[in-house]
Amino acid sequence: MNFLKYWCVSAPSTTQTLTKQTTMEALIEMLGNATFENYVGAAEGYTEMAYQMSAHVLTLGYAIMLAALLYFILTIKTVAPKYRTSSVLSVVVMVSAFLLLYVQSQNWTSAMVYDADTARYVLGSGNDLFNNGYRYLNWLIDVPMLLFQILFVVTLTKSDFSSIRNQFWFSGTGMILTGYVGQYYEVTSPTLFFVWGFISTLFFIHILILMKRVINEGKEGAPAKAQKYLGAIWTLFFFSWMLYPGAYLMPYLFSLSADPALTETAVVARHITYTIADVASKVIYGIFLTLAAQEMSKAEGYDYEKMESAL
Ligand code: RET
Repeated sequence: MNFLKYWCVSAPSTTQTLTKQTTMEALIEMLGNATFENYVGAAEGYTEMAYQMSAHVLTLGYAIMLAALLYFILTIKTVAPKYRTSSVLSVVVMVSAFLLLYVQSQNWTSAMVYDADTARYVLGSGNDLFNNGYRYLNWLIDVPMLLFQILFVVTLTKSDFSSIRNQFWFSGTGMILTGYVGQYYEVTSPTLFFVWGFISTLFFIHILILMKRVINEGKEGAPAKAQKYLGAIWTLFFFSWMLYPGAYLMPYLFSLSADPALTETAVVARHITYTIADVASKVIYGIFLTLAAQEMSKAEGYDYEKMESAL
């Protein structure tokens, strides 16, 4: 059932003269701190194309995690034993991402129901509302893992391993927890949304600085081909991680004003952005680390291409 329609029918006659402002107030009263995907579902609903594209891109996300899980298991022996922890961490990331993205996808299809009267998918009643929180909890596991992972491939020349690891963990979890709180306010309180987002960004900047240092140190003394991969990892890391704050801001990127854009285009854009970011930051990043580790292994005399038992 379309919530707004329901509200309009059961509310007093003033609803006939609903202005944009009062519509918004009515929605906020119904949905509170729900994310903007629910507001779009309650106000206008989704066209077939917007609903299905979202469902498909969410499904693609977890399917890729399962496929990539096999890659990381099957290539583990192509790198020397000391680099294998990196592959093990990719396996952990794939399993957790697969499960949580699966739940995220189910959350979308159960929150929105088809309404034959309007030929739209609208926010259903009786089910959980849609929330991106599963993603954030997934990051809580995956972000520290992804950050630790590179420490098992590169050799730090100046920095201390455990100090970097602890700082990665501290800022990684700080960034996610503050962002998690902020996302609840994306419709109800833009101020709180931006304040929490800003605090989260401070942690993020710290992570970027640390990662740049780790990669620069890692390049020193690495074989030429591995250096190339490490350079590519920095570019990939930077752009793929930037997509997450982009997805957080999506309702405002589409409105470019102080009020969030409650449009299905912004919703679909957020789903697509998250999926691209997830594939790049978890899967492609893991593959590049495997390739870099293969080059380092070869330089140390462990050449999987010459070994029958590696594959
Ligand atoms: C938030 C809140 C708004 C500000 C910033 C954010 C950054 C999020 C990032 C998430 C990365 C997640 C990854 C997950 C992989 O599994 C929390 C959206 C800066 C960078 C890499």
